[in-house]
Amino acid sequence: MTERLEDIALAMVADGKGILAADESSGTIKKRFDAIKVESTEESRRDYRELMFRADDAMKNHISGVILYDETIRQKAADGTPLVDIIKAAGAIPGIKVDAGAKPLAGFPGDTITEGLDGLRERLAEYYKLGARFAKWRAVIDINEEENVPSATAIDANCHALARYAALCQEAGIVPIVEPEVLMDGAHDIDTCYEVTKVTLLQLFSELYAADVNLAGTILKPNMVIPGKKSGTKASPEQVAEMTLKVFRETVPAAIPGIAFLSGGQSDEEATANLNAMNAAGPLPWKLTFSYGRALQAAPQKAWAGKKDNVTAAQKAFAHRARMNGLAAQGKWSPDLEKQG
Ligand code: 5MM
Repeated sequence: MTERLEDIALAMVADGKGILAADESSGTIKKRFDAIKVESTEESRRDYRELMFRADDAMKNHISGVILYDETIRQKAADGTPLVDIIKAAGAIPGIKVDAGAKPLAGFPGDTITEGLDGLRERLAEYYKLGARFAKWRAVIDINEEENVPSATAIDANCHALARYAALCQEAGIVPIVEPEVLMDGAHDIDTCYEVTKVTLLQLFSELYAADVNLAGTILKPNMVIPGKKSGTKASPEQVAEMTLKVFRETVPAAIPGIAFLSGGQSDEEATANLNAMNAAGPLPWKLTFSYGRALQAAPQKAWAGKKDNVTAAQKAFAHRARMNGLAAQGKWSPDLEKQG
């Protein structure tokens, strides 16, 4: 029997749980491994991801789903067990990144368009057979005010692609995570991030309606509203919570069951503190949780450093961040809990 999209979506944002974004493409995981001086091979990528999926404390208690890359969803653990089965045995849902990456948008220097719609129906059918019950597509919206980036054309084209992707996912019995990421890298202030996020989310939901996407079977993966990294300013968790919740109240329908944030290059603790501040400011119409890549994995990667002897330490580091974020997803985190890690 096919599971209902609505039930899968609710399970993805279950109380105190969030999503592990482990869908780094080969180029991105190489960068992460370069930082810890580990060669990126099919085996080292497998070993690293296997250690996370076998970290029972983290997986069973705090992780609702894992976003995988095409290579990983087909991989077997060292003992021959498919990695997908290890994830399922921990009670988490396997998911898959299906976009083909952000490419320069012709005619609009500085803007990108995420590609990957061609052949997507067939790929989704295969991923379903491989065990995926949700998918992810990331649109990248940069901010560069001097260069008039992002253009309205880039926002429209990316939101249109997100809606076509979401409709195809639902046709295949797969919950779409729609990720319109307004990058945190620029020199812009928090008000500009708010404005660009607002325009993007309004356009996204307009496209989702036009494509007849079932919102109750959809998860939103947005950025938080924060000042750009090059602006030289920092916002407090309370300010981030206020601005981010304001933009969601203005744009995100209550029919969306959950919002699972990306971390976007924030420090581990910042990403946790900001999520916590938002949940502490509830009640809210949607569940708010995490779908972090870097903010969940930076600590285990450092602890692992490619050495078998460090596997347990890496699993503990992962379990700690997963627990901190699981608490933040309920507004129950406080800075003193970090010491327990
Ligand atoms: C884990 O990184 C994901 C894959 O990135 P590439 O396709 O560029 O290799 C990325 O899409 C990620 O899922 C989101 O951006 C959120 O990750 P962060 O690190 O921002 O939480």
